[in-house]
Amino acid sequence: MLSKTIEASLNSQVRIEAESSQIYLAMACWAEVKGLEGVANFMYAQSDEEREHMLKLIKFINERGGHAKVSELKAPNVTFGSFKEMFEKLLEHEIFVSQSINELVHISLEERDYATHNFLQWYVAEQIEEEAVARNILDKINMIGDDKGGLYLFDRDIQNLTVTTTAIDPNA
Ligand code: OFO
Repeated sequence: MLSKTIEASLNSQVRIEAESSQIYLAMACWAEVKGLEGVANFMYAQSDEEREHMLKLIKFINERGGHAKVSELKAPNVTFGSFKEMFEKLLEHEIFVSQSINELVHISLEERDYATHNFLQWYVAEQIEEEAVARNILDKINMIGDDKGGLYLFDRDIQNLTVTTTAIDPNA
């Protein structure tokens, strides 16, 4: 059974994952409109992945006697100054999510909820991976600079990065 504190904290993470999904969906749309299909596909997959993260939390809350709350979400940015800026925002956001997961882990220990602590380890590992992917992409963008040919190749190659973003079973 979840304590009220843990339930509320997990529910605020549900909201963060749902907002992440919307943020990346908006990025996908912007990239698609700008004609970078590879980047758009990558962001659509990221958006789906965030929804899976949200669902995994929802199932956990409900299965442990809590009630997962589906709430109103903050509207995301829908335009960006450049692709570099967009990926900088992505990394910034992932760092924010990692901090939020860390805080949750901290609360689970304070509450001596070892089942939730164990459950959260999956998110800890996932955040390491997501931050690494975002940094990797930014390194590539910095190398490309303003080179249009480089951007074309980047758009093609980013598709390979989606390998890690295949759907996660929310029941796993
Ligand atoms: Fe949910 O992993 Fe990114 O934010």
